Amino acid sequence: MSKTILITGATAGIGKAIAYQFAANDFRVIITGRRLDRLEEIKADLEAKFNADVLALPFDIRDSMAVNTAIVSLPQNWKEIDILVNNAGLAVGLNKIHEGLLDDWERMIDTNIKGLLYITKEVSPLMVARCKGHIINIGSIAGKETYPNGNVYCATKHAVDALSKSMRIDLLEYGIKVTQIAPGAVETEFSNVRFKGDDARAEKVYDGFEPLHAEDIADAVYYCASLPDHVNINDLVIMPAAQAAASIILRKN
Ligand code: NDP
Ligand code: 8X3
Repeated sequence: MSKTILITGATAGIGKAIAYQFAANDFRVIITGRRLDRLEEIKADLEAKFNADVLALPFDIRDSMAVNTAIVSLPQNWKEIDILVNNAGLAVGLNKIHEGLLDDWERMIDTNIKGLLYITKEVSPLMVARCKGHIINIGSIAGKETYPNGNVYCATKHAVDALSKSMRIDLLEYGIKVTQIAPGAVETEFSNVRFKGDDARAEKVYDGFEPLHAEDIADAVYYCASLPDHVNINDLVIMPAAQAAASIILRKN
């Protein structure tokens, strides 16, 4: 039987590109996110393009009960999840620490840290029971360094960095691989979300250089997932060639 991958945050950007990459390579794909219309559209497209087996699971990853219900009620033949990609996440706002908004901070912490934990808590026992699996966490360059006004977003991605290392230790004896992929700037809906729909400001983030594309990260995820059993990529930092550090970008304008 084909392998099964569950991708959180597959309605846009990196998660969506990962869904296409794995569906094109004969994986059974579980796509998740809050926007049901997008999940249905992507499912129909993957089925049409690749004849893929796709399950769409709408839930808000911040809601631990919803996450639990979604995984517990998976049909038995979808519970053998080979790969979990913890991708759902966001930045909200870009303010100095003393000007930060509590609501922004809570959205980031609840999604990027607590949400990642909720889904891992549901899926990892299924992997442990089979002594098999691979968890791929999408961290960020913001989890390796900090940059002006990045404060809480950077803290959440530093948490993903720490959790990736911890999961790798805890799951070692069960034969479960844990990989972190930490990208620099990728042009997705990320900045539109960060700037709360100010699309002109979001566009400026990628002005004058070629950022990474969501497909570049999907390729890296597929590479990590395709290695022989005895090989694991622990941690992979991927940057645009024009970006040397989080806030050092060579722009042509
Ligand atoms: P997008 O905004 O394009 O996609 C984010 C995805 O996360 C969407 O599918 C969204 O689905 C989902 N998501 C957000 N909040 C929730 C929630 N509460 N419940 C369920 N799903 C949620 O951004 P990216 O693709 O760029 O981001 C993906 C990951 O990559 C994030 O973890 C981000 O931090 C990380 N990253 C991004 C970089 C970049 O420059 N773009 C660089 C480094 C890391 P929906 O809204 O339908 O719920
Ligand atoms: C997203 C990229 O610019 O916030 O993780 O570091 S950035």
